[in-house]
Amino acid sequence: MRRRKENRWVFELIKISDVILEVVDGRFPHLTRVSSIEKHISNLGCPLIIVLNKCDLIPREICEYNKQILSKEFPTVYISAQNRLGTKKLRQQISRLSPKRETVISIVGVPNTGKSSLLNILRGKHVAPTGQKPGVTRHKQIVRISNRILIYDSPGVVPFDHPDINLQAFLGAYEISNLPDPIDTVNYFLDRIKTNNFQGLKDRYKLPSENESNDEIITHIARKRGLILKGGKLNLVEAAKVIMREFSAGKIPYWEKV
Ligand SMILES: Nc1nc2c(ncn2[C@@H]2O[C@H](COP(=O)(O)OP(=O)(O)OP(=O)(O)O)[C@@H](O)[C@H]2O)c(=O)[nH]1
Ligand SMILES: [Mg+2]
Repeated sequence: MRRRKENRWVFELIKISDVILEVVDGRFPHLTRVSSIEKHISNLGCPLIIVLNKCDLIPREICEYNKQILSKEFPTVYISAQNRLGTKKLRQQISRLSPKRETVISIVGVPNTGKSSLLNILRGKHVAPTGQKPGVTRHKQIVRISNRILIYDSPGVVPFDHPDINLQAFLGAYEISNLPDPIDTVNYFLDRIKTNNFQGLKDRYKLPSENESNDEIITHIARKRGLILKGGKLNLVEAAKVIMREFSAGKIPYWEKV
């Protein structure tokens, strides 16, 4: 229910904004865009900037490539809110799209993409709470970042086009400790990373070979991390959660081209 309310807030914010920043996870921009909101914004004729965040986790050429492709649809910039990189170009885009004296900006996007982190670096001060769990921001918050710019931060929107819990967890939009079946989720993740950047996973957990099954990988990690249940059996469920948490925190290299 809370999600529906959050989504309604986003539509209210869009109505009063001069520019919208859609913050997406630069590791998989196409999966963290919210097409329904983009369409709504376009129909209102409101300028939208796609902000590819977390670019510290991705090779620069991938950021450039994704930016070029997405720029065909909307002005796009890539940043790292964590490393405070890319904000100059973002500010230039904002000024270009809204030369008004007083500009109201809203930051929208799915949970955990770094919306509040972006607000904090634009403000130059920690004014909005941030955190690795999705759903940190629960209420909209307005902050003045300069004498001509006001910015609204907003709670993450869970897109209706991603009802799959495994995909939401993969995108960082579903709280790992609430997963109904962590083993199923980690299998989904491992299948995905095997076709993408398996080397990153292999290096992170020092996996002995490239041909291990998902079960062998989970077992290897449980053993390595000393995750053992009371009777001495390996705690594979906890290992699955560890993998998903570390992935969400950017500790396992992964990216996709749009
Ligand atoms: N590596 C990396 N991590 C980032 C970056 N920006 C944000 N994060 C991390 O991503 C997590 C989510 O950041 P938030 O700013 O809370 O994200 P949000 O979109 O406001 O999340 P909700 O309020 O839950 O929707 C935190 O653990 C941040 O430290 C970045 O540029 N690089
Ligand atoms: Mg937030």
